[in-house]
Amino acid sequence: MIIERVTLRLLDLPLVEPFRTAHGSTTTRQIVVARVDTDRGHGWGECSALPEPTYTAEYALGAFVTISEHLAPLLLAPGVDVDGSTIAAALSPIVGHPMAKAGLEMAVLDAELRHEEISLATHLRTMDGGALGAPGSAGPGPQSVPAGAALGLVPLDTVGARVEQLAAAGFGRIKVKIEPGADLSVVEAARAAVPGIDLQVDANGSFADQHRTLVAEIAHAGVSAIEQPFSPEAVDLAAELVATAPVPIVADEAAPTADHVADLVAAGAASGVSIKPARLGGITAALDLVDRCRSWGLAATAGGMIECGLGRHALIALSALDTFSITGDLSPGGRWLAADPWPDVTMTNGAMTVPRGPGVAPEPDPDVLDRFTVRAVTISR
Ligand code: OSB
Ligand code: MG
Repeated sequence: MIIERVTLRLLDLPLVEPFRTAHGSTTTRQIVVARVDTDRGHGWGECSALPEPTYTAEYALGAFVTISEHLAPLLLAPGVDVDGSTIAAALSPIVGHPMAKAGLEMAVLDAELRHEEISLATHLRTMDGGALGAPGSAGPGPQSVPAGAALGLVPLDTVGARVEQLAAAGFGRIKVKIEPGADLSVVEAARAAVPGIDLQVDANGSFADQHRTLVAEIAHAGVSAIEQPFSPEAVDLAAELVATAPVPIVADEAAPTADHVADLVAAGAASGVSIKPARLGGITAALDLVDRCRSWGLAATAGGMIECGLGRHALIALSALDTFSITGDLSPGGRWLAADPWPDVTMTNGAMTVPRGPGVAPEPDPDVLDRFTVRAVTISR
């Protein structure tokens, strides 16, 4: 496809509640979306970089500048012709910035799939070896996947009520944020509130050497997975826990690329991984990690980034692949966002419907898009 124009918007979307983790608190969701206009129609992509560079080095405004000044011009240069499978190579002169690149990849892939009238879910099944019947996910795939919600750090005396509320909304799995001081007590409060719930915890790397016994206790407190208990550098601590814990120890911050995950697997320092297409550099990179997880026998979960409806559509399509044995952050965008230009994904009876429309997601509402745009730029060929 020939890209004729890239239109970038920095949105500032209100949250239904602050998202608090061991990295800090997010109170509004700045997020970048890109529209590409091509010789075969247009497409939309989400760059899921957070408002602040606390979880990864990228952040929304920085990504806006990186895309407009450095990445989009590569696609608009004379003679450049890309599609969803070749765009990563076209963007490779720029070092790093996986989330910025993922946003453009999604936009180009959306344009391509809309033109071919194929859904992302179907495209992913085909790319994942489905067309040849092996080794991946042949056939149309599931209609729905189990829903999962995340709960940020909230006051201890409200944990029980919040978990009950999410369970009542249909979520069978809840991932509760923890950190030193809000640790075993949070797990016990959540467990007591809804004994039958699939309970996971995510420490965002906040525990250290002195918390080894505590983290081991949490692993035996009725949780089904522990996400990133220690800092990504603490490989030995992670390996010790993997060797003794009865549940998967899931790498998130420690998994910026598939090669990092390979190193963790070799060191015995992960028994699961949170696959975040945005953070890995896009859907193609996520598919590569899916494939490698199978060969390692590593458990996988689909990781959320408080996406808007656009990114949530992509995440749910990805999560329908066979590899994802640990229920992921699969909630509607409206779990976190009080306003969203995109139509939301659908949740029914505790499950997310796998999107089957052409492309990644339906069109955004142009009025809502305009209302929450705080910066915009168009770059043309
Ligand atoms: O640590 O998994 C994380 C969101 C943004 C950045 C990091 C993380 C998260 C989540 C996902 O916990 C929450 C969601 O998208 O529902
Ligand atoms: Mg995490």
